[in-house]
Amino acid sequence: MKQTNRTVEYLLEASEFNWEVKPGKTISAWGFNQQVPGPVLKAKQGDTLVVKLVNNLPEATMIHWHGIRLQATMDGTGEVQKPIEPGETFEYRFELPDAGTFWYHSHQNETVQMERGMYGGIVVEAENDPVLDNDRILLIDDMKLDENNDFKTDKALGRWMERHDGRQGSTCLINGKEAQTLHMHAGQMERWRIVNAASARYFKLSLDGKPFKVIATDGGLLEAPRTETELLITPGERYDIVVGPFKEWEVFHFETLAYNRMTFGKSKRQNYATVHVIESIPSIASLPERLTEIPDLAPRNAAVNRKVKMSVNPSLKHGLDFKVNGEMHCNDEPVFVGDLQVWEISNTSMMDHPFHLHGFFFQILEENGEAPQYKAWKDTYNLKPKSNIKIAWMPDNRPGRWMYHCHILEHHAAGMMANFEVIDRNAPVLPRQNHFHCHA
Ligand SMILES: [Cu+2]
Repeated sequence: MKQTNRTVEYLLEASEFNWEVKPGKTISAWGFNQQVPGPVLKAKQGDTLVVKLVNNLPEATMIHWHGIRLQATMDGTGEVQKPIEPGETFEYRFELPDAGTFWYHSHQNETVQMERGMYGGIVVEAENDPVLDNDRILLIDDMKLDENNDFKTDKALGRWMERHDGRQGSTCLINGKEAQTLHMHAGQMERWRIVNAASARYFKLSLDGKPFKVIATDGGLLEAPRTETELLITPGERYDIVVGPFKEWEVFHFETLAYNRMTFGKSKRQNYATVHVIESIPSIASLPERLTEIPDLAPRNAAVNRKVKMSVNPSLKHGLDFKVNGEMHCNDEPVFVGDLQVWEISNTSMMDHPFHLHGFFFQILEENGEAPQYKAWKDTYNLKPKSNIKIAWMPDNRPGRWMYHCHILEHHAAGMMANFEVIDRNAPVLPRQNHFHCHA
């Protein structure tokens, strides 16, 4: 990591405000600096990011910095900090060791706070980033509103379905706006950093079948660009794509295709934005065939040292319980700094779940016994129904309380999560005592 010694400071004020998602359609949003999404936080690899959060909401909040390898105390979860009460201020401060597309979002009462707009993008630039003509961040979201454009509250059956499916609505947003038009110049190649900030929606990107190049994901650049015409982006995931060059006056859609994740509500093709290609201007873009090198963390046949089971089980009390290792809100065993982790994560349920690990990137060694198609650093990865993945990750020297969970917010809230501790064997202080009582 290059040391820049720069400090980049932002002030974020969380509050309730009116937000126009399209002309004549205004919602009562919760967000940062009176905008949905919150401001894009921009920095360079190696910078220190300082964010002062002022909470002017009617309830407590805190911010999680999704994908950033920071100190445990700055992770913004109830494991490591007290909720920031109304009227209080908290200063987050951490270094940015990795370049890429990250995001920040509330990690308190998330099914309400994130649904109402409490999220924003983070762009960390690197020296070796490919040169493109333009760089945009596109945050995908959807909101479930009633006929008065209030956030819809379901009755019994609807609530039960929302618990099962996750909350999905028909107000489809890119950067907080519905049905907007994006303009781009012909002859240009642009980097689009796409973040799925939705509660539960699986976004299967299509640009009317036009090919695009995938160049990066959660933990930064891929080794080489990959040409695709469709790309599944599950909640919490990021993908950076390069689009263009297009011809003058082309028009195409930025839309999601149907993806069946075995929910009650059936997914359908939906348009999020329309892209209008305007007059041609010269390009300075150059996309190399080789973007970076990703060293292998472990061989494919590395011995598994932990099993994690994600399951959905019938429950008398809730209808369904969402569990990790047979428990709701599991407390998993600790790991030690420097001990390579090889985890087998299985999804025994009949529906998809995006697995998210806080604070560390992992590599997929196998999915259902097969090697992955390409190497990547991930912090969120979709588990299809009745499937398993084998991942490797390294707990570097950032001891403390961490967690992993399903990134469908309603599943996380319903129990599909676990806490665990990263322990430094050489630390002078003994870790706090816990009951570790869940095993796959
Ligand atoms: Cu889930």
